[in-house]
Amino acid sequence: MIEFHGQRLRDAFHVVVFTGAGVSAESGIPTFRDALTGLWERFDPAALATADAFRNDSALVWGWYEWRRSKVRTAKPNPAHLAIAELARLVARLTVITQNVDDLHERAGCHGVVHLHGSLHSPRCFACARPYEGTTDQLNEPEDGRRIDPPRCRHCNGKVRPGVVWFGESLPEQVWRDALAAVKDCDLLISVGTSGLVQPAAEIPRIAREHGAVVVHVNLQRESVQGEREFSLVGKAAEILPRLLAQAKE
Ligand code: BV8
Ligand code: ZN
Repeated sequence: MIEFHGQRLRDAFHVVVFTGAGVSAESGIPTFRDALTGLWERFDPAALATADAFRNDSALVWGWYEWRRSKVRTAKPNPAHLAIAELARLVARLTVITQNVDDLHERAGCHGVVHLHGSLHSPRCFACARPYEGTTDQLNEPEDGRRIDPPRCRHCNGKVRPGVVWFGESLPEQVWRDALAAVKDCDLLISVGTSGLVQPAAEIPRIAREHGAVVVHVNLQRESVQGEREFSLVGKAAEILPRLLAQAKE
């Protein structure tokens, strides 16, 4: 079976790097499935990451996101994030589309990252949707499992919510349109660290393949691939992405 060689990155006109929680795993950010450690483990993430959960117990949900944000704040971009940022400076055109709500791609030096599921760093009012400019940095570090009352909107006194896309909420229209445009235009898509469970993001590799792109999966598990234009590279993103970058520089 032929292996994908990073040299093909140099020949690409437009590379899309599509990432899931696996790209941040080696920065110590638990993947969504593992995000419920400790006291959170009695909750199902898909149940906690919903507007209903926030309505029912906003302090519990806000506390979970503040705990996750505190983990992101102390985390560092790992070699996978850094390799992707360097690739962006090497290939003709590169678009990063992420399912992650952390800012590690940006902190690694990527610009114009398409956040399909929003971000931990753009809280907004649950009632009037205005962005929340106040500081949400806690006086003391949120601990695992601690409930924290969300701040209030200074315009309407509504509760502030995380700026993420919850299950049952539509992805921001323009964001999804931008993602689809890049995926349909690219000639090479690298999917990194995603289990492909969440819709509609999970459609992205198939859409790229249907538009003629070469698709490369980077994951700890082997992915089933079709034909000679799809590849599965098995291993850690923080090892495989730097290797692809080195091959592209040869
Ligand atoms: C929508 C933000 C229209 C929040 C997230 C069909 C059936 C049932 C339900 C649905 C359906 N179609 C749509 C739905 C509803 C739902 C859905 O998909 N449900 C799933 C559970 C079936 N989808 C939605 O609701 C979406 N909206 O469809 O709008 C609509 C409108 C109204 C009503 C209905 C529909 C919105 C989905 C957005 C949800 N928000 N994040 C937050 O973060 O709290 S998704 C969240 O989970 C993450 O962002 C991530 O995208 C996703 C999965 O997380 P993980 O599992 O942690 O990460 P990942 O999947 O990436 O897995 C980790 C992978 O990394 C693994 O493969 C692992 O092997 C690998 N890995 C680990 N370490 C490494 C590694 N790889 C390489 N190196 C390593 N070191
Ligand atoms: Zn408001």
